[in-house]
Amino acid sequence: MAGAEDLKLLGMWASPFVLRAKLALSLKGLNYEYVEEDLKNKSELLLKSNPVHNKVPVLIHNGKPVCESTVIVQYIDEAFAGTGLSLLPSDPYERALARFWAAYIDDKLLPSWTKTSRGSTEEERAEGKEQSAVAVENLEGALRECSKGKPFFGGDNPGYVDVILGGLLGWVRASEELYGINPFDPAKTPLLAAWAERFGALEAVDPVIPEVNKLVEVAKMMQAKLAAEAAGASN
Ligand SMILES: N[C@@H](CCC(=O)N[C@@H](CS)C(=O)NCC(=O)O)C(=O)O
Repeated sequence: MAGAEDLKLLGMWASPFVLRAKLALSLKGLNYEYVEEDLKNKSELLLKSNPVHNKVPVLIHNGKPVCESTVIVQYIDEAFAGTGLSLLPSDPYERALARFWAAYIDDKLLPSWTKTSRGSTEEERAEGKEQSAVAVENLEGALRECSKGKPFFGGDNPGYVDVILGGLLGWVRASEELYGINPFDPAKTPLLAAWAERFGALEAVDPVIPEVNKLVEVAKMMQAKLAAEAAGASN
C-alpha cells in the first residue's frame, strides 16, 4: 500500500454497503484496519464520524471520515488513483453511465428487493416481485451495454458498477435459501447470472463476501424478531 496512509473502515460484517467499501479496497490492493461496529451500541468514533446518519460504512483516511458507500468507493478510486485498478472509467460519458447505473441499483433494485422480502402484505410483496423483475431486466441490459461483450460492467476488469452491485452478492446468494428466489435467474438474465459467478470467484472478491449460511442465520433471526414484534403489536 502507498506510504504511510492511515485507512480505517468502520463496518458491520453483513452489510451490503460495507461490502462495497471492502470490495473497492480489496480490488485496489489497499491495506486497512477494519473495525466491526455493534449497531445496537454504536461507538463514539462512528457517531462522531457520521453524525448525520450514524450509519456504516465510514472510511477514515488520515483522520478524515468519508460516509456513504457510493461516495466511499469513488473516493477510494480517486484518492488512490495510482494504485491497483481504476474503478471509474476515464471517459466522461462512460463515467456518467456507470454513476447512473449505480444510482439505479440503490434507487430501484434495492427498494424492490426489500419490498419483495419484507413487504407487510401479500400485495406489497407481489408488487415488489414485479418491480424487481423490471429492475433486474434493466440491469441485464446495462451489463450488455457497459461491458460491450467483455466480462464485467467495467469491461475487461471489474469497475464501479461491479463493486456497487457486487456488494449485494452475499444477499443474492442467501436469497435462494431464504425466499426460494434467485434474483439473477440464469433463464431470465443469463448475463447477470454469469457475471455473479465470475465476479464472485475473483481472488480479490471471494474471501470478502460473507458466508451464505451466516447471512441466512442473521436474516432468520431478524424475521423471528419482526414476527414477534408484529404479534406483540396485535395483542
Ligand atoms: N446509503 C447508505 C446506507 C448505509 C446503511 O444503511 N447502513 C446500515 C447497515 S446495512 C446501518 O448502518 N444501519 C444502522 C442504523 O440505521 O442505525 C450507504 O450507502 O452507505
